[in-house]
Amino acid sequence: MKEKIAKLLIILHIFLFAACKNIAPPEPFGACPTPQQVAWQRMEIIMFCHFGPNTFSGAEWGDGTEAEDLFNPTALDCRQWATVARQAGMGGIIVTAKHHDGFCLWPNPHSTHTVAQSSWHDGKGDVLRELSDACTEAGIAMGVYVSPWDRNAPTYGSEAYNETFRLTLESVLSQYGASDSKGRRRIFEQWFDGANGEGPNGKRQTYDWPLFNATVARLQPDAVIFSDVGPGCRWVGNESGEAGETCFSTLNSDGFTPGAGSPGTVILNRGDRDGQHWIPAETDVSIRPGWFWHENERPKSLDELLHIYYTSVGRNSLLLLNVPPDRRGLIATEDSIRLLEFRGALDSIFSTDLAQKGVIDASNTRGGWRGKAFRASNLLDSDFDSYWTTDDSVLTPVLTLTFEQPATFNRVMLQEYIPLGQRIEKFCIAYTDTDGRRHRLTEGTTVGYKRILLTPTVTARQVQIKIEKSMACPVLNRIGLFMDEITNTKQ
Ligand code: FUL
Repeated sequence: MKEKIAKLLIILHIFLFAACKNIAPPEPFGACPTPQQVAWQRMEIIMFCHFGPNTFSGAEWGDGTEAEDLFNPTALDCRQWATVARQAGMGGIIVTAKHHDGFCLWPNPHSTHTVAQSSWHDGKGDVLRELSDACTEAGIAMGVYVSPWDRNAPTYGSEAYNETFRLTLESVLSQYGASDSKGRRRIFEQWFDGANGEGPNGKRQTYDWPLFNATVARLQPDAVIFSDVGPGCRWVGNESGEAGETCFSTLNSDGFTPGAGSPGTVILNRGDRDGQHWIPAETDVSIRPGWFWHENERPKSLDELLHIYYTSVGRNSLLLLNVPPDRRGLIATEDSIRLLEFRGALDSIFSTDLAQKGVIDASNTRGGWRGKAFRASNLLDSDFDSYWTTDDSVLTPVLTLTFEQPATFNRVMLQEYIPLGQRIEKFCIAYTDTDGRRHRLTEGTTVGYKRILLTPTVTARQVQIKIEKSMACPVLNRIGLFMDEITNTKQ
């Protein structure tokens, strides 16, 4: 009898031990983001400000011969830029510290074509200083566009220019940015333009990209470096606000360089399924036709902005929306009103997640009944780090949302937990109507950080999401259903 009890106790112990033992999370898959890239992606929308001599001349590309005095904003107020950005829900501002004309918005000691040579504030003005303080106060991040192409620098087209450009970068990256809690100036994104034309001497430059990237990494180790091919994030391949319907955050960038040496717009738009590096797409587009402010141009409509949101953030990319300050040095009222309308519309569309009114069930959950940490209900909370996933061998699971009261929606949102990589490459969604009939609703390829599907308006008792192809066990942290009654964008 005693022996039997002892045996039972041992079995019970083994059982309890197995039950209590934590089920291991999935291994990261493929190239994965750095914490800085994750934080960057989670900003979702950031502001671009093209500002410089072109604002005053009406050009889009200055040729570098513009008189410094041309730059003369009458009422510059970077606090207004930062306030508008913050109120519009943008996480940061990237300013054109130097565009192709070479004019520097700060007193750059390595150039003779800067605010210091202008009569604006008697040559003592400094846009980057003002913006750094404004971003700090507003609690948003600051990034810089520093054009490698320089139509003013006399050394452009020779090896000496690479050194001038390195020093120029040092000048920006060691002094400016939003202050962190320790008072250090932080640049969250370094923007390198791919345009590479002639300098004042009619020569083209062979850029020393490793030197430029190393300079950024040394002075601003947390900055995400943008160029056509990264290394931090990549150009989306167009300026119309459209990421690929298939959009991988991974890219095979080895051997490629920004500009003419990039892999081509089709690949940049889509990424590479087996990409060796995590280089997510950034969608840069202007609220107005031009990048710089022009008197006769007007901002895009709310509907156009919402459409851009769906084709950028909704397709696994970050939206970098250009809002050019005018000749006063202010964001025009019509642009700021439009941005607030845009934010208001997004807030209202995405404030009610109908999925949260349902009960969710998964055909497989990692670790079965012991895998509580990975349960399907994690998909319905807004905690970024809680996710649902499956056993390693299960690549085509089905998620089912069931509603007691039918849900009416026309947007489906899916989010992969990107710290563990991008995995899903095909899925389909079906629903059951109030009469119990099942219909195919939509399908898609990649998900990534965020995928929003535009569907006809349907009323469903049940919604099924089937992962049809995944490179490793899928890891999703959010499923949402929303009703957009604002935009005219259909599907
Ligand atoms: C392009 C530039 O040539 C445009 O002037 C603008 O700055 C845009 C964002 O990038 O390559």
